[in-house]
Amino acid sequence: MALFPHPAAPRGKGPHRAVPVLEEIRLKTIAEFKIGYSQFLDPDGKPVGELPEFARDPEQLLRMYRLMTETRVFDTKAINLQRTGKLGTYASSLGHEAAHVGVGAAMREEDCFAPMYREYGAQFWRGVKMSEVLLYWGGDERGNDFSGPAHDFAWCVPIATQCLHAAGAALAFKLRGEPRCAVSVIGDGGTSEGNFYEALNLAAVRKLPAVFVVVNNKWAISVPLSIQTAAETLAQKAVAAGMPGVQVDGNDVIAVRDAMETALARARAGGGPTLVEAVTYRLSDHTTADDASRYRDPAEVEAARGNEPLIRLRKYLGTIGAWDEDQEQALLSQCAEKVEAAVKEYVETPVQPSGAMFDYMYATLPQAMKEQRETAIRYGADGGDH
Ligand SMILES: Cc1ncc(C[n+]2csc(CCOP(=O)(O)OP(=O)(O)O)c2C)c(N)n1
Ligand SMILES: [Mg+2]
Repeated sequence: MALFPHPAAPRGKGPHRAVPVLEEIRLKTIAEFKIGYSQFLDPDGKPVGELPEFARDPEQLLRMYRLMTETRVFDTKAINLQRTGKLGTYASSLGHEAAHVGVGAAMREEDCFAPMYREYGAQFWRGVKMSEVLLYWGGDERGNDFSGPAHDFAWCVPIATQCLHAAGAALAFKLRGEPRCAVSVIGDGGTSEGNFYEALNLAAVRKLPAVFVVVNNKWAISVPLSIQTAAETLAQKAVAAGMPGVQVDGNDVIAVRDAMETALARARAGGGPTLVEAVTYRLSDHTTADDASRYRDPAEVEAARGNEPLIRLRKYLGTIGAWDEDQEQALLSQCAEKVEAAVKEYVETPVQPSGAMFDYMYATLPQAMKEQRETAIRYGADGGDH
């Protein structure tokens, strides 16, 4: 039997029976949804409308621009370190700087961040040290023990689980009556995971103080967005959970920060969670273990390069007389110095003892692992360099 029989449809059986399509059925509309899109600076750095209040203060914009540049200089160095054998693997944030810094800039220190694995811009804003990022990707657990926001979650490679961690933290904040919010970041690919939907559902039904950021960089390793989902936007995935979803230009740091500030204010006031989709582009390989030239059209990457986030903010700052070429050169050399100092700190950190890989998972180590730990210590390369 057809699920929605059309009153006028023939009732015949067999392969030639007319199959009603949904549009033919007399249904009344019981709910309607719209997804909004926000952008303040176009790719040429021209304002497309009135800027939000924080963006009328050049100091605020400069602070974000400096950190976006710093993150990029760090990124280039980290890739070189991996290429020369000083890091195990590294996930580049090239092109994501506005999405990440915009998230960090909107959060308060006491909020809790649940990242995936490439949100350095947000983490640097929150006080994570560059040397800690290097330690992590160099295989040293101590990189996860942030000297800055110790209450933030560690990097999270199991895709989408960080959304559940954020929902859990938000539930704790709500139960304790603390005016704090939890923010998680996930990629476009991650939104196909069950854990993502489960976290959204819980957060919405319990009205939790959480913001779910989707950084849509158009690729999930070699899987393009076009075969990841049939949905027109990723923001609309919020609708099924019963929370607002908004899409922003993820290469426009003003748009990202503005949407995040609105979502966080709503969450803090008890209004519940929001999903913010930041549309950007992954300009680099997925990680240093990947070679995107095997599956991506170079013309697509080239086109995206012209749309990257630093250009437009630099142009805008130049237009309002807040930035010039001398300042740019001075900033680049300051960033290089800062990154070199972080690299020095990293390479000079004594390697952790070989047994450390067993030390942080169990309260009481199972017997089999005790034996492995002893073997690791006996044959380990303690005292070697990175
Ligand atoms: C549960 C789980 N499944 C698969 C993987 C392997 N994996 C690592 S990154 C990735 C793609 C993620 O793409 P996306 O969510 O778009 O984030 P992006 O890396 O593009 O920022 C996959 C499938 C994993 N880490 N965890
Ligand atoms: Mg992606």
